Amino acid sequence: LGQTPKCVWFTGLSGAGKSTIANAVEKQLLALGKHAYILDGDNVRHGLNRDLGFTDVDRVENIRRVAEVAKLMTDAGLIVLVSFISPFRSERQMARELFAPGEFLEVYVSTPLEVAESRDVKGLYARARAGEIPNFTGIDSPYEAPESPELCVDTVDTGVEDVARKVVSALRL
Ligand code: GGZ
Repeated sequence: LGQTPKCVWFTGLSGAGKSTIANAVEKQLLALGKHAYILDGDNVRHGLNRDLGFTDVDRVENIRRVAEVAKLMTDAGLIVLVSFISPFRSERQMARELFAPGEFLEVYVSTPLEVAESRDVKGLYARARAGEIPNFTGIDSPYEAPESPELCVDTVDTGVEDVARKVVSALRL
């Protein structure tokens, strides 16, 4: 296959830019002839994890299953780009432990709540503030920032393509 399997684990608030960055990374990897696959809410929460919501217990199970799927994908030789809020340190640690040293890269998309909320691309923060979405991360559900991620990026003062280049470079392919 000519590529080293990797798991790139993006974590950050809703609206932080995880999916946008993951998409840009996927394109840059493709241009390098590397085969990557994105796991995110769009392709997992509507299928495999359709039985799960946003309570703490359901988020833990969401991340556990996603980590196991990511592991299957690296076993198959892929570079997997995992893009979930993944708010709890313990579940991200559990995910990390499934992989060989050097295979797992935690990328903290550190866009502050104020910025994500002011963008409010999907209007979810406004609805959460209005009490229409309970357990919303950053409002009434916790987000535990990583203490020692392999990479910390944000899209506030760096463009998406530059951020993606940093991620690709950190992969040391
Ligand atoms: C946070 C929620 C919630 C609640 C729906 N809290 O910006 P989005 O819309 O597209 O991404 C968010 C996504 C978060 O799902 P994850 O699977 O990444 O979360 S976790 O890792 O914590 O399991 C948001 C939408 O789902 N969404 N309700 N209550 N985000």
